[in-house]
Amino acid sequence: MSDSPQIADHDVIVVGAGFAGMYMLHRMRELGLDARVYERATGVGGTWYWNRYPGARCDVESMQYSYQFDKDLQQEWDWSERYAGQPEILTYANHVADRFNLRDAIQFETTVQGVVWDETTERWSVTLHRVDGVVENATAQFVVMATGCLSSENTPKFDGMETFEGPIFHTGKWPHEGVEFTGMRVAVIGTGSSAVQSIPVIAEQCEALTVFQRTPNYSAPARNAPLDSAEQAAVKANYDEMRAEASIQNGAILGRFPAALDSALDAGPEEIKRRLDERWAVGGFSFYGAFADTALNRDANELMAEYARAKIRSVVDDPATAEALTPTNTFACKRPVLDTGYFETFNMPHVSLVDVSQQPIERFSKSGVIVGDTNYEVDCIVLATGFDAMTGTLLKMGIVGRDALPLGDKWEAGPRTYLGLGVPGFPNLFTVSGPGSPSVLTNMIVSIEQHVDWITDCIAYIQANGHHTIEATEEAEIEWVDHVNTVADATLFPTCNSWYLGANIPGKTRVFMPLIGFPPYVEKCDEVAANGYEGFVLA
Ligand code: NA7
Repeated sequence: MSDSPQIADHDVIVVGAGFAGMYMLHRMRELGLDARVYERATGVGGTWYWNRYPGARCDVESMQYSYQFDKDLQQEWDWSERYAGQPEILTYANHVADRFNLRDAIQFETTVQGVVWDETTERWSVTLHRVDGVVENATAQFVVMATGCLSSENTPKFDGMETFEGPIFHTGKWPHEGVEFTGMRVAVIGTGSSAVQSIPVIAEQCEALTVFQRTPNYSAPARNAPLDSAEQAAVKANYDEMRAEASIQNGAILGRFPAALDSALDAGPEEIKRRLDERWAVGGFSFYGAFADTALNRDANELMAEYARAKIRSVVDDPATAEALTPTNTFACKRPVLDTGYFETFNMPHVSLVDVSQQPIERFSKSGVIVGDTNYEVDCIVLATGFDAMTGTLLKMGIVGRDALPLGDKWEAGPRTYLGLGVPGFPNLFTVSGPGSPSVLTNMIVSIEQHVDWITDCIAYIQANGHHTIEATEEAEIEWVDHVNTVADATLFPTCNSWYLGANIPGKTRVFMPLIGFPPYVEKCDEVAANGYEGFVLA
């Protein structure tokens, strides 16, 4: 327990004021509970507060990447583009905070460092580090981790980093004042979504751009465009139907084409080409779902991969660069990417690619990045190196459960949860979109609302039935982890070095963290609740 001054005792402490934390607060208030949110940033928005890099944009379409809990909000808010850019999403998050009067229950600039279960009081003791250096302590009956899946940036420790004389930026922690690239020689390290989005925009501004690529990525065109007001009105006229339809899709996203049910192996070459051309032309994630067995069958996967590879070769002029940009790994095994002119950028005379797959970056010098014998001289470095996904933030927070067991010890061999919502030994602690739930394989806002609603119903049930604690059982956890693995092992997802597996972080245990498939998951959560929270002990 902390010796810091006790500032308050709450019913519920929510960590994080992104989309999950804000909605959680709203629902707790509806229940009449005293809920408090602690947030390390100066404002709301979570992911969209931090990821301000040039070109940052959601790749789920705006009409779906928004809350659905409030019909008026849904009707009144207008989106300007097919895919909203980061500034617009952040404006939306701020609008929600104001509209539902959330700010007075959010303490900003406060990092949670210590969440300890007190066996005697059966409450959580939470240590709060304020930005002004003051350390406080608060307690709560329930703690909800609304900390996001991609909120701990991964900054690889390159030798000589401190000797580099120019600025180093991370896409996931971008300066609020922006970065002026005019006249600069820029290095971008990484070729995931953040790099694919930012590279074309940075290239337009800078004098020279060198991209350091460890693994080439498949990407389909986003085809972003201003959102036509007639299209927006048409969606709003049938919003509920559209949301219901989206919720029964595997990723809780309604594509521009119906989800394919057939195998690529049963379609002839002409049909494959026709379907892929059509989806490529329209843009968006539908391309990835053109056939039902892309993630299940190697041969079907290879047909998709070959189509995407041919597109790269047809766009990139220099054969050696095209070859280096062409992936050979399983198609869509890493997080699928959408782009706007990414491959075309490599035809610009001032943009070059350095393949670091065989020969890694050796170190940073005071003037650049060293690979082999070459010092690539640059004025600034952009790390688009991703996140310690799904577990990074939770494990940094000093969560200690029953019998003084740190969460880090409990998860030494990888994260273990029941439903991605609860962990045995950590009573009254909920994770929103935690490992073991569909989370990052879905439209995150849909998953967030489903989790927050489930947690809200659960807390209401505990209170209505005179219970004080809820805790997942070991048996339920074992069965659930087994289920998550079985589902993943039936697919090609575990066959490449993705952050879904923790493979991007040196030393992180490789476990496929998200559960594949949203609709059966929702069904299971509903069933658990209907059966009096089966798999949990209520006391
Ligand atoms: P990602 O998708 O994890 O991409 C990170 C990139 O950085 C990826 O290309 C990595 O290569 C590369 N990387 C990481 N460490 C290194 C080192 N040490 N050397 C060279 N290259 C490195 O993160 P993003 O921010 O792009 O996207 C995260 C999610 O945000 C995205 O999936 C969407 O959900 C939104 P690797 O592939 O590991 O070889």
